[in-house]
Amino acid sequence: MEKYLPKEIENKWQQKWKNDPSIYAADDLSTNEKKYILDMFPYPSGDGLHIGHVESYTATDIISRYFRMKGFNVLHPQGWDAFGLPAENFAIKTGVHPSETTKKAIANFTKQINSLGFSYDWSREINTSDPGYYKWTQWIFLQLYKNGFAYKKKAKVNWCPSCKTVLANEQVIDGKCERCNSEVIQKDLEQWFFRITDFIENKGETIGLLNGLEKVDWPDSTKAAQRNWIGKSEGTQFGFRIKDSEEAIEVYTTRVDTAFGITYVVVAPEHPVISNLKSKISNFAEVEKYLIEAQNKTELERTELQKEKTGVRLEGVEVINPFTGEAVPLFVADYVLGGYGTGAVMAVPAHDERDYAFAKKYNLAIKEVVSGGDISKQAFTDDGVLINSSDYTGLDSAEARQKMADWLEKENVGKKKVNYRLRDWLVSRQRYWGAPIPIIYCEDCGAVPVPENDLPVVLPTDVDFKPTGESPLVNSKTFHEVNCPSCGKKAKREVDTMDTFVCSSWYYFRYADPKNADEFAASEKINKWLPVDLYVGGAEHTVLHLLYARFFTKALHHLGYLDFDEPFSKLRHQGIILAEDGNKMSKSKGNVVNPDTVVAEVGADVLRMYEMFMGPLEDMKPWSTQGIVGIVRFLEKIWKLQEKISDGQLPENGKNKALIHKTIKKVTDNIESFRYNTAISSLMILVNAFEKEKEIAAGDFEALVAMISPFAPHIAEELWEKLGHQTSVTKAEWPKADAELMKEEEVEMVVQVNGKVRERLMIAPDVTEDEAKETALESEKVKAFTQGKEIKKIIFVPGKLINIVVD
Ligand code: ANZ
Ligand code: ZN
Repeated sequence: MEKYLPKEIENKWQQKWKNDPSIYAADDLSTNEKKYILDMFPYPSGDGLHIGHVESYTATDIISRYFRMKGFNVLHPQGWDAFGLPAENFAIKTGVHPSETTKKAIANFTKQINSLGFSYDWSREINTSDPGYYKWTQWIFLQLYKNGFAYKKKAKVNWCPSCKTVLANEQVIDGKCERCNSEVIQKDLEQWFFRITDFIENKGETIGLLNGLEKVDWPDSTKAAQRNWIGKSEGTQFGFRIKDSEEAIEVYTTRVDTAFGITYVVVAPEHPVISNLKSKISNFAEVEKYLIEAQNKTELERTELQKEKTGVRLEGVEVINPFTGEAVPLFVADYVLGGYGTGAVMAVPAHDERDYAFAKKYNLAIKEVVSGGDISKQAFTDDGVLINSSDYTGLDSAEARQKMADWLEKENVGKKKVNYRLRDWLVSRQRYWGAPIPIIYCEDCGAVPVPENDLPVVLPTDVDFKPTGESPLVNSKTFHEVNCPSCGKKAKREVDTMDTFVCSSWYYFRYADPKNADEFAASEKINKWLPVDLYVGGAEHTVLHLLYARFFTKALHHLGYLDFDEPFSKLRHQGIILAEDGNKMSKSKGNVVNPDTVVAEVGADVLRMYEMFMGPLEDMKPWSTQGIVGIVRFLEKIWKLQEKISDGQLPENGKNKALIHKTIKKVTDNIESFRYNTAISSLMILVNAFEKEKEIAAGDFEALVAMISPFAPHIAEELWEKLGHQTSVTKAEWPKADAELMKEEEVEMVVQVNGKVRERLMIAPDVTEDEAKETALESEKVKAFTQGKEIKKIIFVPGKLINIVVD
């Protein structure tokens, strides 16, 4: 028999699949039940596909192939998240246009993906940098704008000095730029925002970003991360009247129960009350100096618990605690943020850590009002029973919060209030390689949307890439020769481009109708294919992409374009694959495993199967060369089994029937529940059993080949063909497990005691002597002759007889 030669087999089948693209095509017209299986589309970087892509793409490929064999109409597309900074940065260095770089990278990715045998419907390929695509990114921007969900405002925004662009809050990780790790600073700039905060709670018929999490099958950790990012906080807002003035300062607190412990109030440096009170503040020069210092700090520097708290008292100003009527000092301190709550807090050093640190430093009173801690040592921040709190003394914290908020409401000085950490999404970028924002500025008419007929606003090519802090589009001549769509006067285009996360917030709709020139996708097609049944990608997208995509879905649902309001019914993350040394793979460490090398050495089927066998998909796991060798052997064993295929004379209920059906059941269940590693283990057990046989029934071998085909499609196709099939194994039916056949066949065992037949028992044909002895001795009939006697000897004829010899 010829050897297993993966290279040849894989080339042959990849060619065949390419020549017959219909084989993996999703059918818009079929009435079969649909499954939409989606990968997070890659950014086509110059580095090419990495081993982590292979992991998640194999996982979705397996389930796509499995569902096709089960008769589902499967949509499994792939495309390119093609805009973005790396191509632009490369252009800055080399002068090569980002479109060139991107084109090359896509060609390379495509080649790599095809070399792995993934069953994508390439007729639906999309590319976010293609004007035919970003026309619709711009169109969606306009719908959001026209409906008040996109707006421009001057605000303090995150600015990366190295990328020379603004960043969304989600792109600032621990105070640093998500891309380049530079310290992010704050700048006052006029920028475009999307009103994502409008969709936190339900909006009309549209389920909100918080409640929607209840109805999707996502990892709990991802749901928790989204909830956390949204940061819903239920508290109380109320006013402190400024002494000798009509003005009041509103504070927001989640601990109104501690109000009798307030010993001062703090406003953020950004708070407008500071300049309003200028004439009253006797140390205004000192205050002003502090405000300037605070301006240059990052939000992280300001709020970190460990960082020393700083602040300045506003001398000459006092505010009145409405609960006690007591006047307390007012401070400005940068640990209070201008952008959260009301930008002012009531300070309770006894029960808040930051206030405690601040009070210690500035020698302010610490007044205990909740019992249970030792405030001479540290703040007691838990709930407890109130003390020193007038009528509220003796209540527990929760009850006190309720009663005290009611009182504020009755007195008309405050109310219960919900706050969120989530801010509107800043979407404009001062960069080149992105979708232009379709707005025109006219001296007379202001910001005018580009008429939909004029879309796309094509990205000009006559630009200088050097980042200057202004969008490179500023320097394009062709881009600006534009008239106001509304009055016809000479006008200027918006020069900022959109955050690439805008492009990736809706791409999964486009796959439903990728070539549509009149709509972002026809509604009957979107509503046929979506929501996505299974979405697989890295856990690093738990907030950014996944939150933005949900927002887009909700906004478009609200505007009547979609029937559904959650885009991804089920979500799973692949775990990180570490290098063989247990470290993260990194170029600098030189421990990166390149999929191309592995495919060249052992073939795509081995790489696919190995990555699925490494462990549970979502686990972090190290690469192992030894593990690869095991899978090579496994596929070689399967290949060799061909020699044992009988000419069909084997009895219908051959020896392995029960094992085969049990395996079918296990593999089926495991694929559906995403436990590919255990599915492969079951297949290995079956293969080992087959190996021990002289002959295997052709039907039994077929079942095996069908089951391995989602994991190792090339070898499966080859074996399937050798079994005499004219059509692809893709078109084969998934084997069905027969519950009857799963039962082990039983045979009769004669039980003798001292040579006389005393019992006949049904047992599995392959029971061991010990098992047979145990079963026999448990029988009442046998016991009657063996009880109290010593067993001298046992004679065992497997599958037939056991003779127990006693005194
Ligand atoms: C008084 C108090 C007493 C507080 C106490 C806590 C414990 P979350 O849950 O995140 O909403 N806070 C309010 N606005 C702030 C701002 N702009 N910058 C910094 N801190 C601010 O947190 C709400 C709590 O964070 C509020 O409750 C307030 O401190 C603080 F024993 O008010 B608390
Ligand atoms: Zn105009």
